[in-house]
Amino acid sequence: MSVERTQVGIVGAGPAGLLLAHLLRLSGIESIVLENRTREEIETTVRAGLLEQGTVDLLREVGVGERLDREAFFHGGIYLRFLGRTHRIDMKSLTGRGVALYPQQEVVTDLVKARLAGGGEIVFSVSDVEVRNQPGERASLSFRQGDTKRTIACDFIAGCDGSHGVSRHSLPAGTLARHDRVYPFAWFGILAEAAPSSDELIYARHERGFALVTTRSRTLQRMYFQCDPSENPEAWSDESIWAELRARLATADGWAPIEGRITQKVVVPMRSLVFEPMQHGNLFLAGDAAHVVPPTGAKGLNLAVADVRVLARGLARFYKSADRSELDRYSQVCLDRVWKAQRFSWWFTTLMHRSDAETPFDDKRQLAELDYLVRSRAAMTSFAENYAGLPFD
Ligand code: RFL
Ligand code: PHB
Repeated sequence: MSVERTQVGIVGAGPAGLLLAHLLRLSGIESIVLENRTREEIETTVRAGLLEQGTVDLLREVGVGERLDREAFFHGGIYLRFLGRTHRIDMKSLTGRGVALYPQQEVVTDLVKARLAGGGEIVFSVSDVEVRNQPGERASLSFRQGDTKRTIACDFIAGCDGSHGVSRHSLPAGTLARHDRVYPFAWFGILAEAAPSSDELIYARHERGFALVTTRSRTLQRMYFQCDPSENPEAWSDESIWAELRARLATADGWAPIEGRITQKVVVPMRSLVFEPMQHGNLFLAGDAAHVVPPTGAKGLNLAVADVRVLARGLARFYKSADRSELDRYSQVCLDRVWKAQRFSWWFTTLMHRSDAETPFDDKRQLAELDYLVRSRAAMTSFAENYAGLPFD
């Protein structure tokens, strides 16, 4: 077994790992990316859809925004629907910022293409990844690739392996504090072959629970509705799903979603989770490996992008001038944004969902808050700043 070496070993070819590798290459820093799934799997897994303004700007700036600019939908506002009425928050006029709808698997596809075109390595279908990061020892990654076992000595390791990855577990017990909240509800997500039902996203609060209308393309739509975490998606017929969506999205003037064949049904659990600090020795955690948000605020992928932007900058400074100060501040800088995104995601989630634990008091308070939100320019501006994404530091 030979020992190879690289500057930065990256575990996980999700948005965090792939974008980090790309940013490092632009600074002349060498890396290797290890991924336990196949290229086809990572390029076809359906997850996020919404990119903040800052994420879009960064992807463009670093040369991976060309297809996004051609294919994404750019939205300047969102609709909030409650008590059968629809209210628009015009983010663009309130903050000058908007969002883009561009599927996560397309971001991943564009980043894989850029990585391979630049001669960079992604090792797909690895197994048994072991992260070593002992004080006083050279950091390293060991893994199995088919029948071959490889060990790679690294100056630094980036744990970008998502919420179920191994990197976090390589840290000595007691190093990380865990802060979490599990919600008593989940999202039932569908993909449907249909034309878009709306020109912008609709977030609906209804007595039967939350619903969201979002999009993927001119012919494929994504919709979600609040459900029980133990719900079995296969127990729902297409007609029962459309009936539920019609009920929750109904308006006084008869709005209904455009229906079509449902090609995917999933139940997505909801939680808020932060591990801190996000670094230990020469290991840095980024994206879902360090924090998870409920999808209501659409912040998960965007936080992953913000993390690796900070990490790439710190590594570039280290290799340019042997100055570790930005790397040492990595966790602190990232957590500042992470906790603001956690606050927003928690607030928007609890505002829009119904729970059995709620009393009529909670119900009235939620409706009063929604009414305030859509009538106060100050409240709408605050919402828009957070939703379209707080500026990068
Ligand atoms: P990922 O995408 O989970 O990538 C981690 C990668 O690491 C691999 N891996 C390993 N590789 C090697 N060895 C191991 N031992 C490994 N263990 C794991 C995995 O196979 C995977 O390829 O994490 P990353 O890069 O941090 O990106 C985070 C985002 O994926 C996530 O936050 C978003 O999908 C969250 N999210 C949303 N975020 C947004 O910003 N906007 C949205 O609109 C949005 N909508 C969503 C969402 C998440 C959802 N689900 C399914 C949880 C909607 C949904 C329904
Ligand atoms: C999505 O398009 O999947 C999406 C959009 C907005 C959210 C969550 C998910 O808040």
